[in-house]
Amino acid sequence: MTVHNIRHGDASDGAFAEAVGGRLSRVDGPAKITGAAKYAIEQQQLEGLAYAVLVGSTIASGKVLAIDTKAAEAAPGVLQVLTPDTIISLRTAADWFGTPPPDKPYCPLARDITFSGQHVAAIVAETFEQAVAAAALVKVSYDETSSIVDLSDAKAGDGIPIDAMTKEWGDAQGAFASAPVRICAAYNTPREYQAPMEPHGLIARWEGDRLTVWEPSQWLDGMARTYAEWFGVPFENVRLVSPYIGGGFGSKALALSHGAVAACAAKMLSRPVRLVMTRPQTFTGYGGRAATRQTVTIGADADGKFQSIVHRGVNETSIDGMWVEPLGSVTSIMYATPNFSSKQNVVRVNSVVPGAMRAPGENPSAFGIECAIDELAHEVGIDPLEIRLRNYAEQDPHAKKAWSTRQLREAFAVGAERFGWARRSPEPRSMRDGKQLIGWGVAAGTYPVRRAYGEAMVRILADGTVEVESSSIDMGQGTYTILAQTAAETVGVRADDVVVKLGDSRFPRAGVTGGSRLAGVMTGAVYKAASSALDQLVGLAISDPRSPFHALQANTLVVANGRITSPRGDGPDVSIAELLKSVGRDHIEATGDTMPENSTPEERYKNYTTIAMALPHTEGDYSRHSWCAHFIEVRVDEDFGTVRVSRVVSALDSGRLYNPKLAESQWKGGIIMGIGQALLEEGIVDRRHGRIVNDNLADYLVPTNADIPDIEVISVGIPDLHSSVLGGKGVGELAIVGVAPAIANAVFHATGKRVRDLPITLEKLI
Ligand code: MCN
Ligand code: MOS
Repeated sequence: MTVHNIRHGDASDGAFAEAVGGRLSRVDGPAKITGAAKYAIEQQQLEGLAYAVLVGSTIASGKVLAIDTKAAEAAPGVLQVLTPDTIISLRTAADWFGTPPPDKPYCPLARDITFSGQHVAAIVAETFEQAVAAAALVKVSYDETSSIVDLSDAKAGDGIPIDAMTKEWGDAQGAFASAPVRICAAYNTPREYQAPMEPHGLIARWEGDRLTVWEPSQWLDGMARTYAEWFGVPFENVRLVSPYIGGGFGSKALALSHGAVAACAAKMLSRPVRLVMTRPQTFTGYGGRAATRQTVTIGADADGKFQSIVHRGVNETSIDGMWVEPLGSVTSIMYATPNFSSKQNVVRVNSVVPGAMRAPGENPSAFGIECAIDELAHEVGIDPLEIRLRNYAEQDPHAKKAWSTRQLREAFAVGAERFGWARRSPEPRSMRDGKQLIGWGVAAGTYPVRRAYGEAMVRILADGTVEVESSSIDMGQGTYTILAQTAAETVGVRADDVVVKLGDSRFPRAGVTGGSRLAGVMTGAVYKAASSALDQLVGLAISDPRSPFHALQANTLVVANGRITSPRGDGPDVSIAELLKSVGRDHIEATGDTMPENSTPEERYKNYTTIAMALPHTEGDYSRHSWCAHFIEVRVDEDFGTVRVSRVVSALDSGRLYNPKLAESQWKGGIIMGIGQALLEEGIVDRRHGRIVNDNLADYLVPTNADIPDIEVISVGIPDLHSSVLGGKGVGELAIVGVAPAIANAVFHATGKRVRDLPITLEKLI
């Protein structure tokens, strides 16, 4: 028997707010606002807690010759000074994909320096202040060698080709050579940083060979695996706890070297150790978005129809790590073209290995192609919206598969209508308000639907309330809320009566919260678990001789608002609590997962602790993506060259929304981050020693309220059951994609000046 309580329609406010699709407010909101929500490093009640502080290298390249720790050792409260010579040896852990690591020791403190800020030593003391004071007494001497501080240092031809990124069809070079209209331009994006409010940090505690780590985490099971592999203990011996996270944006998915240092210190001292990065250390503890350079070449006919795209991209990576920021990801799918070639290189620079930052790949990729198509529109004298429609891709041009759903035409139409695009005067510099030049720009964005498997536990308690458990996380996206809605609707209770527990690796497992996949994965898993809990409940109510429904001989029952009735309403009407009492049960529990049936324990482990089993977005017959169109107005001061974004209308297709209020908030967050990227954000490197100069939130500029106008977001999605169990596509990263090019295009329309280098600062407009 399977009972279905879930609707696939759309719900909004009022009575439907608690169901999937309703605008329920964040269930974790009150705990956060009142301070009741405890973040990882707030577990201060731990007895014997010691404090660790990191010492970072002051050169970008060279060797540590000696570390003089005498003064630090003698400083008050110091318990331990860790250097590469004194720290215990670890094993190398596998990567994201679970690739077996080389059998060599791993030391989280460096002797060979490949970037500025690399951890070289750590102090552990009785108090944080004592550790900070002692860390300042550590003297490190270096043999400094010359470094490649960023992409501008790299010589042409320095790049390493990443053949797996090559995408080609037709004869792109030939078609370009014979195209009547040709444009070719180079676009650059700088190093950018996630800059979450909560810095990286953790508390590590050993009890025998069992390790507990309180650490903000986008991936408890993956990080637990890494810790287990480092220390050579069974996976089950490591527990990660991360109930709340003050933002991650990609930077908190992996266990990092500072975590290893803290866990080593805790083991060596047999005391719990807390280590929190300073804000500057967060700029080198994990890499931000890699700087990129790309050349986009478009050959078109006189009507602006593409004949060829030739695309070359390069991103920076570190000296001994590898990060590829796939620049061809949007270029290869956004528009139809008969001939295409995209290739990518990486260049090694003396930086921490760059990492995932909201829409890695798609974000800079869209900056290239969405500016280039605007340049082509200007060249051929066609409206920038019209040229996008002329080149609309009716299927995935690269995978040659049908789109699962693509409401991009609708996004263009609805966005243009709400923005008033038809009133745009085509000539650059032709719209103004006094000294303010007004520019209107458009750009599209997309993000693939990444799919994976998840599991969850749903428990119906004696009092009729429902508990959900999952090792997945909520870093602000709304996981607590949408899973409460899913369990509430599926079981048939009010969302108020559901308690969702996340962020503990003891709970049923979940893969990484990255690539905007968690909502689709976990609503599916909770739906499964809750359905089977409901089946058990109804089964008991029908068949248990003690149940008030037993005599009814019904074959199904209705559960709604926490009460059980018969479909015809002719039987008893009892609460879930009363039913459980009458049949003598104190709870019902069900675990559900979306893994293929008969999956082995090894496959399950691999699925949750690596990304090896994630499903490609082009698996089977369809190509699955979210889509959006941004319409943006900027005002550029004619005298000063200052750019302000004054209006944003974005129409977005993320399929069915599990909670429109939260999805809108995610989209707006992405757009705001995109405004920061377009106008403010840039990691500036000191060319002498490779230090990030603006490694703090006073100098690394992110937008504040005063920088942000009214933002209107409109959902144009329709349920997409090829993408997820409940029909949603990804939300979290989509909206940042395309914002920067829409702003660059608007700035061109306002000023006639094309800025191809982010951020668009006033000196570039002169
Ligand atoms: N949602 C929805 N309908 C859908 C899909 C999602 O209503 N069809 C809503 C839900 O509220 C859900 C949220 O959007 O909780 C995000 O869902 P999803 O797109 O699946 O993304 P994830 O849950 O996997 O979150 C990760 C994603 C990524 S990869 C980055 S980077 C990012 C982002 O989310 N970092 C964030 N959003 C962030 N938001 C905050 N506040 N902080 C971060 O660090
Ligand atoms: Mo998001 S950058 O995939 O964590």
